[in-house]
Amino acid sequence: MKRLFLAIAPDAAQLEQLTQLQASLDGEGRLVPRDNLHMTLAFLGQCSEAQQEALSESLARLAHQRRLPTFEVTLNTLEHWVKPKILCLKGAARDPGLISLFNQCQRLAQQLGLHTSEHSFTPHITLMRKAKMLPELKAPSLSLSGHALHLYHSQSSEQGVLYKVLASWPLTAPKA
Ligand code: 2AM
Repeated sequence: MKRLFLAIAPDAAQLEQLTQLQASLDGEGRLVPRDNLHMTLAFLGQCSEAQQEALSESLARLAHQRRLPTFEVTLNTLEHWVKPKILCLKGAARDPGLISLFNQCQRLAQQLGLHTSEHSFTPHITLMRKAKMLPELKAPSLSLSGHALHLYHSQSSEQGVLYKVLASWPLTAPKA
């Protein structure tokens, strides 16, 4: 069994903005390492080999049919989420492409009997874990564009948790 999730990766320029923002966060907590920064679309939990294969086949088919849309989202609000104890940069899902992609990921998870989100979708990138408070600081505005969907394996290692990309599928611009 592997702990898997579907997510979008920031590009190099966005990672730079995110690490600069992280550097200005003070207070207690653990910064998410640069290589682990991502925007989750579906946390799937523990998956069998068969579930992973079925998921990959479905996503490959959807990608081939050009049904996984590209999207834009602006993340511009810094928030402290008390229950999961995280600090994140969040935005709102307004782009129909992003909403469709989220819904498709959740639907696949449900069809395969995997974990599905118990909350409505708030696009966000977690910057700090074990966070106790919200620093007083103006958040930058980060424009994220999604061009690929990645399947990540969350692995525990001696250096902490490591997110490894197992597979990626291209997103397709909607026809004008
Ligand atoms: P996050 O998206 O708020 O940072 C891998 O664990 C990713 O899946 C994390 O980024 C995590 O939170 C997200 N995730 C969503 N729901 C989760 C859950 N119930 N348990 C663990 N991680 C979850």
